[in-house]
Amino acid sequence: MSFNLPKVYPITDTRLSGLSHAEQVTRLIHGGATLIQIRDKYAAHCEFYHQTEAAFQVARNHNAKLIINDRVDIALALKVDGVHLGQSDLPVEAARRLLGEDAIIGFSTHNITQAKLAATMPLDYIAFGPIFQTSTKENPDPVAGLAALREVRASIGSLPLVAIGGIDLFNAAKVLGAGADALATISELVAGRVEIEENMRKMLTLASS
Ligand code: TZP
Ligand code: MG
Repeated sequence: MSFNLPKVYPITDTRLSGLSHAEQVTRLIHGGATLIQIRDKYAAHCEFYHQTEAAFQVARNHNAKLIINDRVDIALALKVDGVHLGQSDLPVEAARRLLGEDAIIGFSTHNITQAKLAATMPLDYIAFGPIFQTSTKENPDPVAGLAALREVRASIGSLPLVAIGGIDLFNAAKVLGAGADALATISELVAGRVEIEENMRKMLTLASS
């Protein structure tokens, strides 16, 4: 269960980008992404399976890792690198049993209580947010802010911490300064379909400086 968490962790969105998951993965990888999450709340399961299969092929060809949001069954069927689970998805322990020790499993938390509990689970990283206001997620939890992120950082030991929600080029440094190991970003990276590669490169440069 050890893996290299990059500083920038992009997540795909077909509605915001107007592009298939595979095309977004291609552009993100060209911009330097090494770990990408495929997220789709609207596609039919069958459609999501096929799109993930195509995206995984691209990721494999470039030695990038692919994580699927929510869908342990698709992760299992395609043997992708891991899953990202939310509070109401399959329990982390069950996903770990199904996917095995080598799978990357991440888990979303939205407050300090959830984050502390998550730190006891068989996880590879904890995601925390929304740090700032976001219009990408439907019915998001309340904005948690940087102070809460600092508190989570101090409470979860050395477990990798991914911050999410409203992160952009302007606030990224503050989020890393508050203790996040990685920035998970959707709209700032994929919303402008022609600039995905450039957005990714800019965010990575900023996060690595
Ligand atoms: N979970 C918490 S906020 C969020 C998710 C999936 C959406 C993040 O999207 P954006 O566009 O980076 O704010
Ligand atoms: Mg979920």
